[in-house]
Amino acid sequence: MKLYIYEHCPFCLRTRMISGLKQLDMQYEVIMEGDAETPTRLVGKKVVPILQKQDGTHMTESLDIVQHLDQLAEPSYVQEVDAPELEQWCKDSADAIYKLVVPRFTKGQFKEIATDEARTAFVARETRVFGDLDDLIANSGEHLAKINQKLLELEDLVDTREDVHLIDFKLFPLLRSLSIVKGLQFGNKVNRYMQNLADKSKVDLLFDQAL
Ligand SMILES: N[C@@H](CCC(=O)N[C@@H](CS)C(=O)NCC(=O)O)C(=O)O
Repeated sequence: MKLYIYEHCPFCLRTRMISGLKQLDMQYEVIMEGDAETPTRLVGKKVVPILQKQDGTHMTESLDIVQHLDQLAEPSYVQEVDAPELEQWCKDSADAIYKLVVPRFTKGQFKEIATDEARTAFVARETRVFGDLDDLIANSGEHLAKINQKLLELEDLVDTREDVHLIDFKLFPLLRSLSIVKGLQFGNKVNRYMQNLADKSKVDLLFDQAL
């Protein structure tokens, strides 16, 4: 099987998590930013992640891919366990998280933006959605304050988590994205949660390129 991804992409990370957790024999192909041809040829639109299944067909939608890969072998990770507080945390935090991480992603070291042309395409794509990205970085203060408060609230919510469930495929990719942001305080419990899931699912955190 093959996963087409961007390395920075939180939706792609969901699919990398399940593949790593289940130790699936997975090939990864990073699509370059600006390459519309490859995804369009595979699934008729410009989107990642894309899974190429064993039968050669393709599927999109990160949570559908997670569900599909989960049922291929035991143990199963995708039982719906009620986690309303964590669901709400993700909802309440998403806007500020994206405003912090997206401009920093465009300055990061990721394969999909390894060429000037690809990085320029990424900046153009995100500028269309978020406006001027340098302004967004310059005005990070308000969002940093909000997310520092949310990270504090998260300490007690992640403390009791042992097993991996569906909510972790939403929460962990947001936190991994936040690891590219300088000036955030990750408490001990959130840090432990992040390191544990990064290890278990064999994905990287981005602390070493925080800005
Ligand atoms: N609902 C989709 C969202 C995926 C998504 O938004 N992917 C972004 C990358 S982070 C994308 O493909 N953007 C279009 C582009 O690159 O032009 C999923 O969960 O898989």
